[in-house]
Amino acid sequence: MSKMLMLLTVLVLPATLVAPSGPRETSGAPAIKPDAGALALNPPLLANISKRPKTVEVNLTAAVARLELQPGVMSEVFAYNGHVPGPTLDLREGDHVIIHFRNELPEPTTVHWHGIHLPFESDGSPFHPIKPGESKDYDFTVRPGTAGTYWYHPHPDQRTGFAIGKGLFGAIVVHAADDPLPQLAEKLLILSDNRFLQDGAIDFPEPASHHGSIDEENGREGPVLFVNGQVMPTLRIRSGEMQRWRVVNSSAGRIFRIALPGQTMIQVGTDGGLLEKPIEVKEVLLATGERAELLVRGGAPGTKTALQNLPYDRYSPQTRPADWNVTRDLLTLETTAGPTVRPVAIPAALRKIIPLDTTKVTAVRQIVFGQGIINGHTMDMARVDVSTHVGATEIWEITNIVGMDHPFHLHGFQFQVLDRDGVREPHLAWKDMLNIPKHSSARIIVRYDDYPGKWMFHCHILDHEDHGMMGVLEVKP
Ligand SMILES: [Cu+2]
Repeated sequence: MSKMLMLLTVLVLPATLVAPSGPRETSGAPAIKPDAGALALNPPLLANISKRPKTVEVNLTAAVARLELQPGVMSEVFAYNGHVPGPTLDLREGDHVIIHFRNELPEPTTVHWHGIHLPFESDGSPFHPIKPGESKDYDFTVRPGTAGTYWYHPHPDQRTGFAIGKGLFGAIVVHAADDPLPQLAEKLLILSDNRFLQDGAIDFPEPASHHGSIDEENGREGPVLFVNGQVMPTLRIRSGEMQRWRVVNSSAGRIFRIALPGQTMIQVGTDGGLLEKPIEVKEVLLATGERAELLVRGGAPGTKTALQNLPYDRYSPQTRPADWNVTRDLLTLETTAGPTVRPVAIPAALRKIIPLDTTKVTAVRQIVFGQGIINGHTMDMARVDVSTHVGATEIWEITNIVGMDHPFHLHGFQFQVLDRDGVREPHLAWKDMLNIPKHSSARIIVRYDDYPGKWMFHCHILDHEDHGMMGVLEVKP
């Protein structure tokens, strides 16, 4: 495999087209000129208002807005700085990050920095709601070694699915000081779905209605699929070029299974950044909240292909949607007509990941997913479900005893997957999301390096989370 990958070829791009991958939201820092495909597709970047080195200071406001989400139709949305998706938080390892957040929504909210290792007070969990009209500064330092693709979204008590469905989600990209793939053009692909009424309003049925109960059971899905808030956008690539795609699943319930017909992709990263080695893949399954970094090649000059969402049966038979087995297109990948570009090699080794030491394990936890419950309970913020201390290393055995998938998410700490249904995980990776398919189990290993506090673990199907499929992990000093 590594020999073959050494021969993979990519385009050398001018440095100005590389790392920060979108237009700046406001003036301040010099604008980075993106190429045409990026200009059409990437969300803006949050403008850094700090003049101090290694400091990123941004203003972020959540407010009601009216936006054209579907072509030609206006919808009332909740938006970060007026955008759906919200502007991208563009960071480097070691950055001190200060987010001046203001809640102009008509309801309490929080901002959860999904996957980022940070102090409890800045996690944006339901323990720290921000009332309408109030502000909060989130403050954290990006740990070296955590370069990767993350995202931010609200996490208020019982309202996360509604708030994300209304439009509150955005990406976080953490760049490494020693990135092994610096020469590749980067594209951000934030996948989401939504459902609308005829007048353009986002469809949230009454909970007691038939549709409301289906949403509660399945997790709310919609027939309109978006990439970066756009329906079937076009992304341009040159023949012979290899692009680095950072893909985020920000949907409330939909598990994406993405593929490019006629070509394999090269997976180089997951939730917590790069893998040790590139892996050639035909498709990638992305649970809600999960991320992947993929290398994608341009085809013959002038050709088009579609990034597709393949069917994936995560459902219980009683509420499985009639159209679950339909393949859907997400975006058009258009290879431009110009000549095939000059190649460079992809390194066979991306980084070293040190496996967490199973001989240091201090506790083995059993986490059982029922339908809407964890270990027999719905969430109680006054209860601690798992109590531990800083420095402990634990194995969590997560078992799904019901007939639909439940994607597991742990706040605050990245983990490594040991095995799934007893089959050893083939590749080391840092993860904060793990889909637990129906009637299956997985074992993960986690070390609580620092940051005492109360951390959430939950199903990331947001309707399940909001109805209590969540627990509290207390990490004591
Ligand atoms: Cu669930």
